[in-house]
Amino acid sequence: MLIHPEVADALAEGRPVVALESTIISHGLPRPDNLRIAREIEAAVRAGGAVPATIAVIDGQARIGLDDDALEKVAADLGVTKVSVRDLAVVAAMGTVGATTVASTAHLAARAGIRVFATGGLGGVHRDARETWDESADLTTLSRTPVLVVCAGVKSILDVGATLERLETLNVGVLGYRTDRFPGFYLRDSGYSLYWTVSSAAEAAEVLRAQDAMGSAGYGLVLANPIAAADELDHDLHDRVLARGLAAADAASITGKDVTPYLLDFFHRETHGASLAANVALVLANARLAAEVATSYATG
Ligand code: PSU
Ligand code: MN
Repeated sequence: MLIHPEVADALAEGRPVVALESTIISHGLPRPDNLRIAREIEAAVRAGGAVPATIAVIDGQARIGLDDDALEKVAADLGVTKVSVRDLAVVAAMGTVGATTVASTAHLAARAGIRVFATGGLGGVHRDARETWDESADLTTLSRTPVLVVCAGVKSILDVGATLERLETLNVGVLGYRTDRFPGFYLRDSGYSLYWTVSSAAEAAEVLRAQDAMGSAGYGLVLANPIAAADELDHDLHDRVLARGLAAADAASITGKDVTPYLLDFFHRETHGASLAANVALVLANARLAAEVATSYATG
């Protein structure tokens, strides 16, 4: 594992660091915008007073914090594989390039001693999970990984209710940021309510600290930050594209780890950039909020 010197220094001095995933760059956002957006996400973390640590596997080595060459590789290289926790050792042994999901990013962040992580949307239980058993390893990994993930909820491509039930079973706390509604990624409200609400980054950091006292720090936390009202996707457009995307994935017999990237790409194409604009806005907001939480956690 290679920790970028800037990240290593910050960790050694107890300064705030925010982990960032790389699958969102390689498989979640369209080229060539993805590289510029990846840099903007890092800049948003810096603007919030923390050091960004984008995580990926480069030529078989886990990297915590990427230099510009590595970031470019992840963004531009068509051969980059999407890597979950179970794939980490395989790409390491093969010496190839892997972009890390929420699961594998959280796993490596925790190994490096990073407690706060920002992303767009969490993986979850797919709508046809009763037949396919398709549930993201993001959920089971969070049940044994001490990180707080700032995200805009989950996309409605998933079974949102089932995802929330699984998070409960897996002992992963879910905090709404200034809301008691679970966000639906492109939409502020997924239609599901939340039990816990925090009203500031400091309150979220306090929960993180209290986990240590309760001996529950081995479990992940989700800080659910709804997209700003001005950036929300039009509800009718959202519902139309969702229905067509699910039908298209089914007709094309997409399975396994290809399902999520297929649906994300379908949304970006079919909304002619509207979903991409929303996606960028919410990721940047999550990066800023995560930096505030990491800052409060480091100074508290
Ligand atoms: N959801 C999004 N955008 C994303 C992802 C999920 O709205 O980019 C990515 C994340 O990297 C997440 C992964 O960890 O997809 C989940 O994939 P799967 O469903 O195959 O576990
Ligand atoms: Mn899956």
